[in-house]
Amino acid sequence: MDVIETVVVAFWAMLPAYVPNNAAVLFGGGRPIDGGRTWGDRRLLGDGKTWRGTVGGTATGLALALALNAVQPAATDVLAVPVPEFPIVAAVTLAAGAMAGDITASFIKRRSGRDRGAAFPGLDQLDFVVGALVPTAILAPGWFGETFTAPVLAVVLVLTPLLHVGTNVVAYYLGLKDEPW
Ligand code: CTP
Ligand code: K
Ligand code: MG
Repeated sequence: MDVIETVVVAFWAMLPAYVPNNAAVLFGGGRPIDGGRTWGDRRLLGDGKTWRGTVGGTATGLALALALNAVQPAATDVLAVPVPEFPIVAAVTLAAGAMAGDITASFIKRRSGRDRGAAFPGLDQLDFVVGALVPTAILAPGWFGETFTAPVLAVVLVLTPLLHVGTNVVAYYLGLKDEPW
């Protein structure tokens, strides 16, 4: 695969993990997951992690994976790149894992004294990547190995922070997000 093909495969394979965080912003609101509970003098997770956002974000990622599967043969033809089909297990681990990674990051942020919305460079851009890929590698190892080759993984690690920063700046200027990160 050349560089363009590798980028297309990386982007396609990560879409079900990219979309949940952005969808959660649209669904967010209502009861926080931690129910307002604190650990020491800080919230366990904070008001930025809600049931609605988490369920809505995961469902959106899952629906996207199924939609991508429906157009996968056509996309492979049109793009002339063999984009992957998502096994249902991988669709779930990518979407739910991305949300779990983001929630884990909020836990770490609160423990390290950062209030809701505070930036944590590095963690903010990669929490959902690690959250999505680790359970996928464990629960769908065959598919993971075929899809996330070393070059594809390298592209994911470079492309993701760029896309994350870009989409959050756009969401901020659209008034959807309170901070541009
Ligand atoms: N959101 C949600 N549930 C999630 C993730 C996000 O409801 N599991 C919504 C919340 O409205 C949140 C917004 O999406 O405020 C933006 O997400 P994010 O930047 O991850 O949350 P923050 O509010 O910045 O909180 P934190 O500092 O804990 O990341
Ligand atoms: K976040
Ligand atoms: Mg934030």
